[in-house]
Amino acid sequence: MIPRDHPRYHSLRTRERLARCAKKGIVTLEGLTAHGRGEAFDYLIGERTTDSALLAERTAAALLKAAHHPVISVNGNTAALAARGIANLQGASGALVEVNLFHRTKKRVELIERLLEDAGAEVFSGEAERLLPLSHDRAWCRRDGMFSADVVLVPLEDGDRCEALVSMGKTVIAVDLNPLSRTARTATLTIVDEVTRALPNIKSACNELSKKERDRLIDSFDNNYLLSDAIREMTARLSHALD
Ligand code: PTJ
Repeated sequence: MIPRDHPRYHSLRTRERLARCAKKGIVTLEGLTAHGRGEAFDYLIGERTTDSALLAERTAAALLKAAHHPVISVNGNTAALAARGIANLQGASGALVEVNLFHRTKKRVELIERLLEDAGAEVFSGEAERLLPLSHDRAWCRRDGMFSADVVLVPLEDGDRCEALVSMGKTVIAVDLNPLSRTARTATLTIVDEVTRALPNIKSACNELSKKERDRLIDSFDNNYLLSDAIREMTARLSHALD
């Protein structure tokens, strides 16, 4: 039992939740280590949404709203951390929600789909085929889902699939706390923020943005600036720690 007044209460509760989901088979053991890497970068960025991350989140909302066929790709970690956030964003953006896993088993797909549905999401779960240009199991997706999408939101993605989706001409929006990762560097738009903070911000922006503001954000975003600013924020915090 974690006492509410523990200074790391939120972080410890999140770990507890992920460990519970790992025991059920929703999250993999590898997913737990991926979370640890995310935590480290979140510590560096001050466990808050920076101004540039908020700008990226508003731009993500603009891209999703302007898309013809937007898809939100969900893996085990994202479902465990943010199933409700995914359902709410689906409601605001009209995107399809599709499960796509690195460590893919039929049982895991079903468990994650059920978790998302229990949180209120409508999951696109037709017949999957090996359609993406990848040698591992992230190649599996649905022809009318991710394969035909023009805009794909990929929280906590691996670099290979991000590259494959970009090579297929899709607009790829990544959520990744590591601004140095291959995913962060390959995506069309990178949100350097924690996924449970990012999703509600994207959702709110979906509801708020006027068409004019949407077009302005899409025309003016610069992913190099967003990544450099995240690194500047982290470096500034490290420099302060030395003072
Ligand atoms: O459920 P599966 O089988 O599809 O597997 C999912 C994982 C996460 C294991 C898989 O996609 C993976 O190995 O991912 P990577 O390559 O480790 O990349 C995950 C990235 O997400 C890393 O750069 C982390 O820093 C980042 N990250 C981890 N937790 C969070 C995060 N970014 C935002 N919010 C988080 N909570």
